[in-house]
Amino acid sequence: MKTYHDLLRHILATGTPKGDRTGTGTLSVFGYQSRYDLREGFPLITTKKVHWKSVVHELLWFIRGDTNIRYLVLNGVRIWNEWPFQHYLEQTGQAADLPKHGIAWKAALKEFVDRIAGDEAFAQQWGELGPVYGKQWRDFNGVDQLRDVVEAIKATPDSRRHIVTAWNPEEIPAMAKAGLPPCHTLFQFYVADGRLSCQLYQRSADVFLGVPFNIASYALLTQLVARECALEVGEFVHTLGDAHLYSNHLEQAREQLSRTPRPLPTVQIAQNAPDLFSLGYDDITLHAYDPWPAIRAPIAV
Ligand code: DHF
Ligand code: TMP
Repeated sequence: MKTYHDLLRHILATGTPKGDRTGTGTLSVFGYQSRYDLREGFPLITTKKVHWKSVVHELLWFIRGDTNIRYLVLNGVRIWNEWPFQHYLEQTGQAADLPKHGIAWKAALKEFVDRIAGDEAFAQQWGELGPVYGKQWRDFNGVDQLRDVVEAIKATPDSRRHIVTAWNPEEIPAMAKAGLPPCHTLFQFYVADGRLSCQLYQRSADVFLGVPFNIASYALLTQLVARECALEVGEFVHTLGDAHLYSNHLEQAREQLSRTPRPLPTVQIAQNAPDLFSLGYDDITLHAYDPWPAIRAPIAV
């Protein structure tokens, strides 16, 4: 995908070295915008393999209003495990003995994840990320923002107020405890010519690992909401705040840039699928995704 490659090139060429919370170090720029025309195909990155199953399950998990990693773990999705695990280590006094990403840490992470899957009470206590995305989308101080925005798009498509925000200042400390304050912070829908577009403001963007997921997730959300509102898809506009490449992702980014993008896949939603709030994994199918091989990179916790 050319637009994503432009972002990688822009950070490599103009990024400033900057420290960060995780102690990893980054190359960073502030403020950047990409646009993906959803009519041209589904913007799932083709120059490395992106784990599509995780994208779909994570989005369905947000839509359900769920904030416990157990649903993800039971569906083979690993992307949120490290944060509740690290919180568990800290709360149980084991963090100092288990340096992040060491052999013992990895073994303990596997044990933790197995226990989340097998032991419901343990999952209730330790699998909770706090009042993150799902909670805020469906119950922001009692407001079901997602249901409301869908109804508003149907009733007054021209409105300039189709907004959902995950940034609930009162609950940020609770989100930071076991999870993270929302990275994809606020999104707005827009209807013109019978097409639904979506713009996301993302305050912080791990461009190599997180951003390919974020683009796919919001492109899929746009398609699902468009179907719900009997609209065609328009554009996904991705606006970034602190857009960074971690210092241990630079080689991987250069490797990815050496690869030529392939034709985009498409996503189909089953004809007989239920409404947005009852959709299941099998209602969503990815077609003709032919990516280059995966490129591994360590995630900053
Ligand atoms: N922290 C950081 N530092 N960066 C993130 O992107 C991030 N994203 C979070 C939570 N915390 C984060 C949630 N989303 C991966 C992708 C997205 C994601 C979390 C993790 C990831 O590790 N992707 C790998 C492996 C995917 C897999 O197959 O499980 C990749 O190669 O894409
Ligand atoms: P921060 O809270 O210190 O900004 O750290 C969050 C990191 O996670 C940062 O590198 C951005 C990254 N991230 C994404 O890029 N996309 C996501 O969806 C999430 C949850 C995190």
